[in-house]
Amino acid sequence: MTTSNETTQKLPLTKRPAWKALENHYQNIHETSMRTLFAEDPHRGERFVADGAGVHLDYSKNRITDETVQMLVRLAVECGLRENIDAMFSGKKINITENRAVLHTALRIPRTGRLLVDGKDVVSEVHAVLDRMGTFSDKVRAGQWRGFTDKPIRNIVNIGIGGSDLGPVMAYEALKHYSQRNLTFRFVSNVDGTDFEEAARDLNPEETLFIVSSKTFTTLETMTNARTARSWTLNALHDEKAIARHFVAVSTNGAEVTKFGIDTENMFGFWDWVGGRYSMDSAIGLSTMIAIGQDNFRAMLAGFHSMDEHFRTAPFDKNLPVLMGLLTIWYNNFFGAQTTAVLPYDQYLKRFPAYLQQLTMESNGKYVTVDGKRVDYETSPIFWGEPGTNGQHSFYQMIHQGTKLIPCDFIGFCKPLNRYPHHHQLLMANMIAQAEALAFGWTAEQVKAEGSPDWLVPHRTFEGNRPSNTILCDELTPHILGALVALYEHSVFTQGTIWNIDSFDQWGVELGKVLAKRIIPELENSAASPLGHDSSTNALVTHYLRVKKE
Ligand code: G6Q
Repeated sequence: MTTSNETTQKLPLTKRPAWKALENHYQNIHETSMRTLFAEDPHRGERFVADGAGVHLDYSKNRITDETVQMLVRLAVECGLRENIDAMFSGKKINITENRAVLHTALRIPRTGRLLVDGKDVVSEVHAVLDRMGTFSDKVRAGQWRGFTDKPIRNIVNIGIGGSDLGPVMAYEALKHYSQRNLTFRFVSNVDGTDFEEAARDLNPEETLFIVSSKTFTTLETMTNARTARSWTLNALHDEKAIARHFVAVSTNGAEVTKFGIDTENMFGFWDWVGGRYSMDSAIGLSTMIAIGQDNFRAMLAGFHSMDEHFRTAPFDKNLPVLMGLLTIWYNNFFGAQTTAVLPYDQYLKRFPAYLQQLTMESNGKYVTVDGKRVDYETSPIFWGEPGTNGQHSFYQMIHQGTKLIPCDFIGFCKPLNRYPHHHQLLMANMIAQAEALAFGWTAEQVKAEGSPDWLVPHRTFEGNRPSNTILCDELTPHILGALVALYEHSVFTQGTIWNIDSFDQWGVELGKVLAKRIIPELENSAASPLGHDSSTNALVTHYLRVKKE
Protein backbone atom coordinates (compact mmCIF):
# COMPACT_ATOMS: atom_id res chain seq x y z
CA MET A 1 0.00 0.00 0.00
CA THR A 2 1.32 3.46 -0.86
CA THR A 3 1.36 5.85 2.10
CA SER A 4 0.58 9.53 1.68
CA ASN A 5 4.23 10.34 2.50
CA GLU A 6 5.40 8.04 -0.29
CA THR A 7 3.09 9.89 -2.66
CA THR A 8 4.46 13.23 -1.45
CA GLN A 9 8.03 11.97 -1.89
CA LYS A 10 7.31 11.45 -5.58
CA LEU A 11 6.59 15.17 -6.03
CA PRO A 12 9.46 17.46 -7.02
CA LEU A 13 10.93 19.19 -3.95
CA THR A 14 9.48 22.61 -4.68
CA LYS A 15 6.00 21.16 -5.19
CA ARG A 16 5.81 19.37 -1.85
CA PRO A 17 3.27 20.66 0.67
CA ALA A 18 5.91 21.49 3.30
CA TRP A 19 8.01 23.45 0.78
CA LYS A 20 4.94 25.43 -0.30
CA ALA A 21 4.03 26.06 3.32
CA LEU A 22 7.56 27.30 4.03
CA GLU A 23 7.38 29.66 1.05
CA ASN A 24 4.20 31.22 2.46
CA HIS A 25 5.59 31.23 5.95
CA TYR A 26 8.71 33.05 4.73
CA GLN A 27 6.51 35.83 3.36
CA ASN A 28 4.91 36.23 6.78
CA ILE A 29 8.05 36.08 8.84
CA HIS A 30 10.94 37.55 6.90
CA GLU A 31 10.36 41.05 8.12
CA THR A 32 9.91 40.05 11.76
CA SER A 33 12.88 41.01 13.86
CA MET A 34 14.54 38.88 16.46
CA ARG A 35 14.01 41.74 18.88
CA THR A 36 10.27 41.15 18.51
CA LEU A 37 10.58 37.37 18.70
CA PHE A 38 12.57 37.60 21.93
CA ALA A 39 10.28 40.27 23.39
CA GLU A 40 7.22 38.11 22.72
CA ASP A 41 8.73 35.04 24.33
CA PRO A 42 10.97 35.76 27.33
CA HIS A 43 12.00 32.08 27.48
CA ARG A 44 12.98 31.78 23.86
CA GLY A 45 16.68 31.52 24.72
CA GLU A 46 15.98 28.51 26.93
CA ARG A 47 13.49 26.85 24.59
CA PHE A 48 15.29 26.90 21.25
CA VAL A 49 18.14 24.73 22.44
CA ALA A 50 19.10 21.11 21.94
CA ASP A 51 21.68 18.83 23.50
CA GLY A 52 23.33 15.67 22.26
CA ALA A 53 26.64 13.82 22.61
CA GLY A 54 28.03 16.53 24.91
CA VAL A 55 27.24 19.33 22.46
CA HIS A 56 24.88 22.14 23.44
CA LEU A 57 23.21 24.02 20.59
CA ASP A 58 21.49 27.36 21.10
CA TYR A 59 19.53 28.09 17.92
CA SER A 60 17.28 30.74 19.42
CA LYS A 61 19.01 33.57 17.52
CA ASN A 62 17.51 32.47 14.24
CA ARG A 63 14.67 34.01 12.26
CA ILE A 64 12.29 31.24 13.20
CA THR A 65 9.23 30.49 15.31
CA ASP A 66 7.91 27.18 16.60
CA GLU A 67 5.90 27.01 13.40
CA THR A 68 9.05 27.35 11.29
CA VAL A 69 10.64 24.41 13.09
CA GLN A 70 7.50 22.32 12.66
CA MET A 71 7.36 23.07 8.94
CA LEU A 72 11.06 22.35 8.44
CA VAL A 73 10.68 19.05 10.28
CA ARG A 74 7.70 18.25 8.08
CA LEU A 75 9.85 18.96 5.05
CA ALA A 76 12.45 16.51 6.36
CA VAL A 77 9.74 13.88 6.80
CA GLU A 78 8.31 14.51 3.34
CA CYS A 79 11.80 14.18 1.86
CA GLY A 80 12.27 10.77 3.46
CA LEU A 81 15.00 11.73 5.93
CA ARG A 82 14.04 8.93 8.33
CA GLU A 83 14.20 6.32 5.56
CA ASN A 84 17.48 7.75 4.28
CA ILE A 85 19.08 7.69 7.74
CA ASP A 86 18.09 4.04 8.10
CA ALA A 87 19.42 3.29 4.63
CA MET A 88 22.80 4.87 5.39
CA PHE A 89 23.27 3.24 8.79
CA SER A 90 22.30 -0.19 7.49
CA GLY A 91 24.77 -0.11 4.60
CA LYS A 92 22.43 0.38 1.61
CA LYS A 93 24.22 1.63 -1.49
CA ILE A 94 23.06 5.23 -1.22
CA ASN A 95 26.09 6.57 -3.09
CA ILE A 96 24.28 5.67 -6.27
CA THR A 97 26.66 7.10 -8.88
CA GLU A 98 29.51 5.01 -7.48
CA ASN A 99 27.26 2.13 -6.43
CA ARG A 100 28.67 2.16 -2.90
CA ALA A 101 27.44 1.94 0.64
CA VAL A 102 28.17 4.96 2.83
CA LEU A 103 29.34 3.58 6.13
CA HIS A 104 31.68 6.00 7.86
CA THR A 105 29.37 5.48 10.85
CA ALA A 106 30.59 1.84 10.96
CA LEU A 107 34.12 3.11 11.65
CA ARG A 108 33.03 4.14 15.11
CA ILE A 109 30.76 1.30 16.20
CA PRO A 110 32.13 -0.09 19.48
CA ARG A 111 33.95 -3.41 19.40
CA THR A 112 30.96 -5.25 20.81
CA GLY A 113 28.70 -4.13 17.94
CA ARG A 114 27.98 -5.95 14.71
CA LEU A 115 27.04 -4.80 11.23
CA LEU A 116 26.74 -7.18 8.32
CA VAL A 117 27.58 -5.84 4.86
CA ASP A 118 27.43 -8.35 2.01
CA GLY A 119 27.36 -11.09 4.62
CA LYS A 120 30.53 -9.89 6.42
CA ASP A 121 30.72 -8.28 9.85
CA VAL A 122 32.47 -4.99 9.17
CA VAL A 123 32.81 -4.08 12.86
CA SER A 124 35.33 -6.82 13.54
CA GLU A 125 37.29 -5.78 10.43
CA VAL A 126 37.30 -2.15 11.58
CA HIS A 127 38.60 -3.10 15.00
CA ALA A 128 41.26 -5.42 13.57
CA VAL A 129 42.70 -2.44 11.67
CA LEU A 130 42.37 -0.18 14.72
CA ASP A 131 44.29 -2.74 16.77
CA ARG A 132 47.10 -2.87 14.20
CA MET A 133 47.20 0.92 14.11
CA GLY A 134 47.32 0.90 17.92
CA THR A 135 50.27 -1.46 18.06
CA PHE A 136 52.14 0.53 15.43
CA SER A 137 51.48 3.92 16.97
CA ASP A 138 52.46 2.67 20.43
CA LYS A 139 55.80 1.58 18.98
CA VAL A 140 56.42 4.92 17.31
CA ARG A 141 55.42 6.85 20.43
CA ALA A 142 57.69 4.70 22.61
CA GLY A 143 60.67 5.20 20.28
CA GLN A 144 60.65 1.48 19.44
CA TRP A 145 59.97 1.92 15.73
CA ARG A 146 63.50 2.54 14.58
CA GLY A 147 64.76 3.96 11.34
CA PHE A 148 67.21 2.21 9.03
CA THR A 149 70.22 3.46 11.03
CA ASP A 150 68.56 2.39 14.28
CA LYS A 151 67.65 5.89 15.36
CA PRO A 152 64.15 6.27 16.81
CA ILE A 153 61.57 7.97 14.61
CA ARG A 154 60.93 11.55 15.74
CA ASN A 155 59.25 13.06 12.69
CA ILE A 156 56.03 11.88 11.09
CA VAL A 157 55.10 13.29 7.69
CA ASN A 158 51.64 12.53 6.33
CA ILE A 159 51.53 12.68 2.54
CA GLY A 160 47.99 12.89 1.19
CA ILE A 161 45.54 15.34 -0.31
CA GLY A 162 41.84 16.23 -0.02
CA GLY A 163 40.14 13.78 2.27
CA SER A 164 43.49 12.11 2.97
CA ASP A 165 44.94 15.36 4.28
CA LEU A 166 42.33 17.82 5.55
CA GLY A 167 40.98 15.54 8.27
CA PRO A 168 44.43 14.50 9.57
CA VAL A 169 45.70 18.12 9.62
CA MET A 170 42.55 19.43 11.26
CA ALA A 171 42.51 16.67 13.89
CA TYR A 172 46.22 17.09 14.64
CA GLU A 173 45.80 20.82 15.17
CA ALA A 174 42.55 20.41 17.09
CA LEU A 175 44.00 17.82 19.46
CA LYS A 176 47.55 19.19 19.73
CA HIS A 177 46.99 19.66 23.46
CA TYR A 178 46.83 15.86 23.78
CA SER A 179 49.75 15.15 21.45
CA GLN A 180 53.13 13.68 22.32
CA ARG A 181 55.32 16.73 22.15
CA ASN A 182 58.67 15.08 21.41
CA LEU A 183 57.32 14.02 18.02
CA THR A 184 57.13 16.44 15.09
CA PHE A 185 54.21 16.21 12.66
CA ARG A 186 54.13 17.63 9.15
CA PHE A 187 51.51 17.37 6.42
CA VAL A 188 52.39 17.52 2.74
CA SER A 189 49.54 17.77 0.26
CA ASN A 190 50.18 20.24 -2.55
CA VAL A 191 51.95 19.10 -5.71
CA ASP A 192 53.78 22.43 -5.44
CA GLY A 193 57.31 21.27 -4.53
CA THR A 194 57.51 24.05 -1.97
CA ASP A 195 55.15 22.08 0.25
CA PHE A 196 57.53 19.13 0.43
CA GLU A 197 60.63 21.29 0.56
CA GLU A 198 59.45 23.37 3.49
CA ALA A 199 58.07 20.35 5.35
CA ALA A 200 61.30 18.37 5.02
CA ARG A 201 64.02 21.01 5.09
CA ASP A 202 64.87 20.75 8.79
CA LEU A 203 64.15 17.03 9.19
CA ASN A 204 66.75 14.30 9.50
CA PRO A 205 65.88 11.45 7.07
CA GLU A 206 67.22 8.93 9.58
CA GLU A 207 64.49 9.95 12.05
CA THR A 208 61.64 10.54 9.61
CA LEU A 209 58.67 8.32 8.86
CA PHE A 210 56.39 9.01 5.89
CA ILE A 211 52.77 7.92 5.98
CA VAL A 212 51.55 7.80 2.40
CA SER A 213 47.79 8.22 2.77
CA SER A 214 45.79 7.58 -0.35
CA LYS A 215 42.65 5.54 -0.75
CA THR A 216 43.39 4.86 -4.42
CA PHE A 217 47.20 5.15 -4.25
CA THR A 218 47.10 6.69 -7.71
CA THR A 219 46.45 10.36 -6.92
CA LEU A 220 48.86 12.52 -8.90
CA GLU A 221 49.79 14.92 -6.10
CA THR A 222 50.25 12.25 -3.46
CA MET A 223 52.23 9.89 -5.63
CA THR A 224 54.47 12.73 -6.85
CA ASN A 225 55.16 13.78 -3.26
CA ALA A 226 55.64 10.16 -2.19
CA ARG A 227 58.23 9.57 -4.94
CA THR A 228 60.04 12.77 -3.95
CA ALA A 229 60.02 11.62 -0.33
CA ARG A 230 61.41 8.27 -1.44
CA SER A 231 64.32 9.92 -3.30
CA TRP A 232 64.91 12.30 -0.37
CA THR A 233 65.19 9.27 1.93
CA LEU A 234 67.38 7.24 -0.44
CA ASN A 235 69.70 10.21 -1.08
CA ALA A 236 70.51 10.14 2.60
CA LEU A 237 70.34 6.44 3.40
CA HIS A 238 71.58 4.92 0.10
CA ASP A 239 69.75 1.60 0.48
CA GLU A 240 66.38 0.42 -0.85
CA LYS A 241 65.91 -1.59 2.35
CA ALA A 242 65.52 1.71 4.20
CA ILE A 243 62.09 2.20 2.60
CA ALA A 244 60.49 -0.46 4.77
CA ARG A 245 61.57 1.38 7.94
CA HIS A 246 60.66 4.88 6.74
CA PHE A 247 57.45 4.40 4.75
CA VAL A 248 54.04 3.07 5.67
CA ALA A 249 50.88 3.27 3.59
CA VAL A 250 47.22 3.89 4.32
CA SER A 251 45.20 2.69 1.36
CA THR A 252 42.57 0.39 -0.06
CA ASN A 253 44.85 -0.54 -2.96
CA GLY A 254 47.34 -3.22 -1.90
CA ALA A 255 48.62 -3.82 -5.45
CA GLU A 256 49.69 -0.20 -5.97
CA VAL A 257 51.20 -0.03 -2.48
CA THR A 258 53.37 -3.05 -3.30
CA LYS A 259 54.32 -1.56 -6.66
CA PHE A 260 55.53 1.56 -4.88
CA GLY A 261 57.83 -0.61 -2.75
CA ILE A 262 56.00 -0.55 0.55
CA ASP A 263 55.53 -3.95 2.15
CA THR A 264 51.79 -4.59 2.69
CA GLU A 265 52.84 -5.62 6.23
CA ASN A 266 53.22 -1.88 6.70
CA MET A 267 49.92 -1.01 5.09
CA PHE A 268 46.77 -0.05 6.99
CA GLY A 269 43.61 -0.66 5.03
CA PHE A 270 40.10 0.65 4.84
CA TRP A 271 37.11 0.05 2.59
CA ASP A 272 35.40 1.50 -0.46
CA TRP A 273 32.41 2.42 1.72
CA VAL A 274 34.50 5.13 3.41
CA GLY A 275 34.48 8.32 1.33
CA GLY A 276 37.66 10.42 1.37
CA ARG A 277 36.12 13.40 3.20
CA TYR A 278 34.53 11.01 5.70
CA SER A 279 37.73 9.12 6.46
CA MET A 280 39.58 10.92 9.27
CA ASP A 281 38.34 8.28 11.69
CA SER A 282 39.58 5.38 9.54
CA ALA A 283 43.23 4.36 9.07
CA ILE A 284 43.61 7.75 7.36
CA GLY A 285 43.77 8.97 10.96
CA LEU A 286 47.03 7.06 11.60
CA SER A 287 48.99 10.30 12.08
CA THR A 288 46.31 11.47 14.53
CA MET A 289 46.61 8.23 16.48
CA ILE A 290 50.41 8.49 16.63
CA ALA A 291 50.05 12.07 17.87
CA ILE A 292 47.43 11.52 20.59
CA GLY A 293 47.76 7.80 21.34
CA GLN A 294 45.28 5.01 20.78
CA ASP A 295 43.19 5.68 23.89
CA ASN A 296 42.52 9.26 22.87
CA PHE A 297 41.83 8.16 19.30
CA ARG A 298 39.27 5.66 20.57
CA ALA A 299 37.74 8.40 22.74
CA MET A 300 37.36 10.46 19.56
CA LEU A 301 35.62 7.52 17.87
CA ALA A 302 33.30 7.23 20.87
CA GLY A 303 32.42 10.91 20.43
CA PHE A 304 31.59 10.31 16.76
CA HIS A 305 29.50 7.32 17.75
CA SER A 306 27.50 9.14 20.39
CA MET A 307 26.57 11.82 17.83
CA ASP A 308 25.71 9.05 15.34
CA GLU A 309 23.36 7.53 17.89
CA HIS A 310 21.84 10.90 18.68
CA PHE A 311 21.26 11.54 14.96
CA ARG A 312 19.81 8.07 14.43
CA THR A 313 17.44 8.11 17.39
CA ALA A 314 16.53 11.64 18.53
CA PRO A 315 13.26 13.14 17.32
CA PHE A 316 13.93 15.57 14.48
CA ASP A 317 12.93 18.65 16.49
CA LYS A 318 15.51 17.76 19.17
CA ASN A 319 18.12 16.42 16.81
CA LEU A 320 21.19 18.66 16.48
CA PRO A 321 22.36 17.66 12.99
CA VAL A 322 18.78 17.69 11.68
CA LEU A 323 18.07 21.13 13.15
CA MET A 324 21.33 22.57 11.83
CA GLY A 325 20.79 21.03 8.40
CA LEU A 326 17.23 22.36 8.24
CA LEU A 327 18.31 25.85 9.31
CA THR A 328 20.81 25.83 6.46
CA ILE A 329 17.97 24.95 4.09
CA TRP A 330 15.82 27.75 5.58
CA TYR A 331 18.39 30.47 4.89
CA ASN A 332 19.81 29.01 1.70
CA ASN A 333 16.54 28.24 -0.04
CA PHE A 334 14.08 30.74 1.38
CA PHE A 335 16.15 33.77 2.43
CA GLY A 336 18.59 33.39 -0.49
CA ALA A 337 21.69 33.35 1.75
CA GLN A 338 24.73 32.38 -0.30
CA THR A 339 27.18 31.51 2.44
CA THR A 340 27.53 30.21 5.98
CA ALA A 341 30.33 31.39 8.26
CA VAL A 342 31.85 28.93 10.72
CA LEU A 343 33.54 30.79 13.53
CA PRO A 344 35.35 28.64 16.10
CA TYR A 345 36.41 30.54 19.20
CA ASP A 346 39.29 28.20 19.83
CA GLN A 347 42.74 28.49 18.31
CA TYR A 348 43.07 24.71 18.18
CA LEU A 349 40.17 24.65 15.72
CA LYS A 350 41.93 26.92 13.27
CA ARG A 351 41.70 24.34 10.45
CA PHE A 352 38.11 23.36 11.21
CA PRO A 353 36.57 25.77 8.66
CA ALA A 354 38.91 24.45 5.93
CA TYR A 355 37.96 20.89 6.85
CA LEU A 356 34.27 21.78 6.74
CA GLN A 357 34.67 23.41 3.35
CA GLN A 358 35.46 20.07 1.80
CA LEU A 359 32.89 18.19 3.86
CA THR A 360 30.07 20.54 2.96
CA MET A 361 30.89 21.79 -0.52
CA GLU A 362 32.32 18.62 -2.04
CA SER A 363 29.31 16.75 -0.67
CA ASN A 364 26.52 19.11 -1.63
CA GLY A 365 27.92 21.44 -4.29
CA LYS A 366 25.94 19.73 -7.04
CA TYR A 367 23.30 20.79 -9.57
CA VAL A 368 22.03 17.33 -10.50
CA THR A 369 19.64 15.23 -8.40
CA VAL A 370 20.07 11.50 -7.78
CA ASP A 371 17.71 10.98 -10.73
CA GLY A 372 20.03 12.94 -13.01
CA LYS A 373 17.78 15.99 -13.28
CA ARG A 374 18.91 19.64 -13.05
CA VAL A 375 17.76 21.10 -9.74
CA ASP A 376 15.49 24.15 -9.78
CA TYR A 377 16.58 25.30 -6.32
CA GLU A 378 19.86 26.26 -4.67
CA THR A 379 22.10 23.58 -3.17
CA SER A 380 25.18 23.96 -0.93
CA PRO A 381 26.00 27.39 0.39
CA ILE A 382 29.65 28.45 0.50
CA PHE A 383 31.20 27.61 3.86
CA TRP A 384 33.99 29.78 5.13
CA GLY A 385 35.42 31.13 8.34
CA GLU A 386 38.36 31.85 10.59
CA PRO A 387 38.85 31.47 14.31
CA GLY A 388 37.60 34.20 16.62
CA THR A 389 38.62 36.74 17.66
CA ASN A 390 40.83 37.31 14.61
CA GLY A 391 37.86 37.42 12.23
CA GLN A 392 36.30 40.20 14.29
CA HIS A 393 39.10 42.50 13.18
CA SER A 394 38.64 41.72 9.51
CA PHE A 395 35.50 40.37 7.85
CA TYR A 396 32.94 40.64 10.68
CA GLN A 397 32.28 44.20 9.50
CA MET A 398 30.41 42.71 6.55
CA ILE A 399 28.50 40.21 8.66
CA HIS A 400 27.24 43.07 10.85
CA GLN A 401 26.63 45.84 8.33
CA GLY A 402 27.03 44.36 4.84
CA THR A 403 24.20 43.86 2.36
CA LYS A 404 24.41 40.08 2.43
CA LEU A 405 22.75 37.76 4.91
CA ILE A 406 25.42 35.50 6.41
CA PRO A 407 24.18 32.91 8.93
CA CYS A 408 26.96 32.09 11.39
CA ASP A 409 27.91 29.10 13.51
CA PHE A 410 29.80 30.15 16.62
CA ILE A 411 31.69 27.32 18.32
CA GLY A 412 33.10 27.75 21.82
CA PHE A 413 34.17 25.88 24.95
CA CYS A 414 33.47 26.68 28.59
CA LYS A 415 36.86 25.49 29.85
CA PRO A 416 40.19 26.45 28.27
CA LEU A 417 43.02 24.05 27.56
CA ASN A 418 45.66 26.69 28.21
CA ARG A 419 46.93 28.15 31.47
CA TYR A 420 45.47 31.60 30.89
CA PRO A 421 41.88 31.65 32.16
CA HIS A 422 41.74 35.43 31.86
CA HIS A 423 42.30 35.12 28.09
CA HIS A 424 39.57 32.55 27.94
CA GLN A 425 37.03 34.82 29.56
CA LEU A 426 37.83 37.54 27.05
CA LEU A 427 37.55 35.04 24.23
CA MET A 428 34.17 33.70 25.36
CA ALA A 429 32.81 37.15 26.18
CA ASN A 430 33.62 38.15 22.62
CA MET A 431 31.91 35.12 21.13
CA ILE A 432 28.73 35.58 23.14
CA ALA A 433 28.72 39.32 22.44
CA GLN A 434 29.07 38.81 18.70
CA ALA A 435 25.99 36.58 18.56
CA GLU A 436 24.09 39.14 20.64
CA ALA A 437 25.19 42.06 18.46
CA LEU A 438 24.27 40.23 15.27
CA ALA A 439 20.81 39.34 16.53
CA PHE A 440 19.77 42.58 18.19
CA GLY A 441 21.99 45.20 16.60
CA TRP A 442 22.19 48.72 17.98
CA THR A 443 19.35 51.04 17.07
CA ALA A 444 19.54 54.64 15.89
CA GLU A 445 17.97 55.68 19.22
CA GLN A 446 20.69 53.89 21.11
CA VAL A 447 23.36 55.54 18.98
CA LYS A 448 21.77 58.98 19.49
CA ALA A 449 21.54 58.39 23.23
CA GLU A 450 25.30 57.87 23.21
CA GLY A 451 25.64 61.42 21.92
CA SER A 452 26.54 60.71 18.29
CA PRO A 453 26.08 63.65 15.89
CA ASP A 454 23.13 63.08 13.53
CA TRP A 455 25.28 62.61 10.42
CA LEU A 456 27.15 59.72 12.08
CA VAL A 457 24.05 57.88 13.31
CA PRO A 458 23.43 55.75 10.17
CA HIS A 459 27.05 54.65 10.13
CA ARG A 460 26.97 53.58 13.74
CA THR A 461 23.59 51.86 13.62
CA PHE A 462 23.43 48.06 13.45
CA GLU A 463 20.13 46.82 12.08
CA GLY A 464 20.65 43.37 13.62
CA ASN A 465 18.35 40.46 12.78
CA ARG A 466 21.38 38.48 11.59
CA PRO A 467 21.05 34.83 12.49
CA SER A 468 23.50 32.58 14.26
CA ASN A 469 23.80 29.24 16.03
CA THR A 470 25.95 28.98 19.12
CA ILE A 471 27.54 25.61 19.77
CA LEU A 472 28.87 25.45 23.30
CA CYS A 473 30.77 22.45 24.67
CA ASP A 474 32.48 21.95 28.03
CA GLU A 475 36.01 21.41 26.77
CA LEU A 476 37.76 20.52 23.53
CA THR A 477 38.43 16.82 24.15
CA PRO A 478 38.95 14.04 21.58
CA HIS A 479 35.39 12.90 22.37
CA ILE A 480 33.96 16.33 21.63
CA LEU A 481 35.96 16.73 18.43
CA GLY A 482 34.46 13.46 17.18
CA ALA A 483 30.97 14.62 18.14
CA LEU A 484 31.46 17.98 16.39
CA VAL A 485 32.69 16.40 13.16
CA ALA A 486 29.79 13.92 13.18
CA LEU A 487 27.39 16.81 13.84
CA TYR A 488 28.46 18.48 10.60
CA GLU A 489 28.63 15.19 8.67
CA HIS A 490 25.00 14.48 9.51
CA SER A 491 23.91 18.07 8.96
CA VAL A 492 25.38 17.77 5.45
CA PHE A 493 23.53 14.47 5.03
CA THR A 494 20.26 16.08 6.10
CA GLN A 495 20.72 18.85 3.54
CA GLY A 496 21.69 16.41 0.77
CA THR A 497 18.57 14.37 1.51
CA ILE A 498 16.31 17.41 1.20
CA TRP A 499 18.01 18.49 -2.03
CA ASN A 500 17.85 14.90 -3.31
CA ILE A 501 21.49 14.84 -4.35
CA ASP A 502 24.23 12.25 -3.97
CA SER A 503 26.30 13.77 -1.17
CA PHE A 504 28.96 11.08 -1.47
CA ASP A 505 30.37 11.36 -4.98
CA GLN A 506 32.64 14.11 -6.36
CA TRP A 507 32.52 14.03 -10.15
CA GLY A 508 33.10 17.77 -10.20
CA VAL A 509 36.80 17.33 -9.46
CA GLU A 510 37.45 15.01 -12.42
CA LEU A 511 37.49 17.29 -15.48
CA GLY A 512 40.36 19.45 -14.23
CA LYS A 513 42.45 16.32 -13.64
CA VAL A 514 41.80 15.05 -17.17
CA LEU A 515 42.68 18.36 -18.79
CA ALA A 516 45.83 18.74 -16.66
CA LYS A 517 47.01 15.37 -18.00
CA ARG A 518 46.83 16.79 -21.53
CA ILE A 519 48.75 19.93 -20.58
CA ILE A 520 51.52 18.21 -18.57
CA PRO A 521 53.40 16.90 -21.67
CA GLU A 522 52.96 20.25 -23.38
CA LEU A 523 54.75 22.01 -20.53
CA GLU A 524 57.45 19.36 -20.34
CA ASN A 525 58.18 19.38 -24.06
CA SER A 526 58.77 22.89 -25.36
CA ALA A 527 58.59 21.60 -28.96
CA ALA A 528 54.96 20.49 -28.56
CA SER A 529 52.88 22.04 -31.29
CA PRO A 530 50.40 22.78 -32.56
CA LEU A 531 48.49 23.29 -29.33
CA GLY A 532 44.93 22.18 -29.64
CA HIS A 533 43.15 24.23 -26.97
CA ASP A 534 41.17 27.44 -27.10
CA SER A 535 43.16 30.62 -27.80
CA SER A 536 43.47 31.60 -24.13
CA THR A 537 44.79 28.20 -23.00
CA ASN A 538 47.17 28.05 -26.00
CA ALA A 539 48.49 31.53 -25.20
CA LEU A 540 49.05 30.70 -21.52
CA VAL A 541 50.98 27.52 -22.40
CA THR A 542 53.07 29.43 -24.96
CA HIS A 543 53.77 32.28 -22.54
CA TYR A 544 54.85 29.81 -19.84
CA LEU A 545 57.17 27.96 -22.24
CA ARG A 546 58.74 31.20 -23.50
CA VAL A 547 59.52 32.50 -20.01
CA LYS A 548 60.78 29.09 -18.88
CA LYS A 549 63.23 29.02 -21.83
CA GLU A 550 64.52 32.52 -21.07
C1 G6Q B 1 37.02 13.17 -0.87
C2 G6Q B 1 37.53 13.05 -2.20
C3 G6Q B 1 38.96 13.52 -2.39
C4 G6Q B 1 40.02 12.46 -2.07
C5 G6Q B 1 41.36 12.92 -2.63
C6 G6Q B 1 42.48 11.97 -2.31
O1 G6Q B 1 35.93 12.82 -0.53
O2 G6Q B 1 37.32 11.78 -2.67
O3 G6Q B 1 39.25 14.69 -1.67
O4 G6Q B 1 40.08 12.24 -0.70
O5 G6Q B 1 41.25 13.11 -4.01
O6 G6Q B 1 42.20 10.73 -2.83
P1 G6Q B 1 43.09 9.48 -2.46
O7 G6Q B 1 42.94 9.23 -1.01
O8 G6Q B 1 42.61 8.36 -3.30
O9 G6Q B 1 44.53 9.87 -2.77
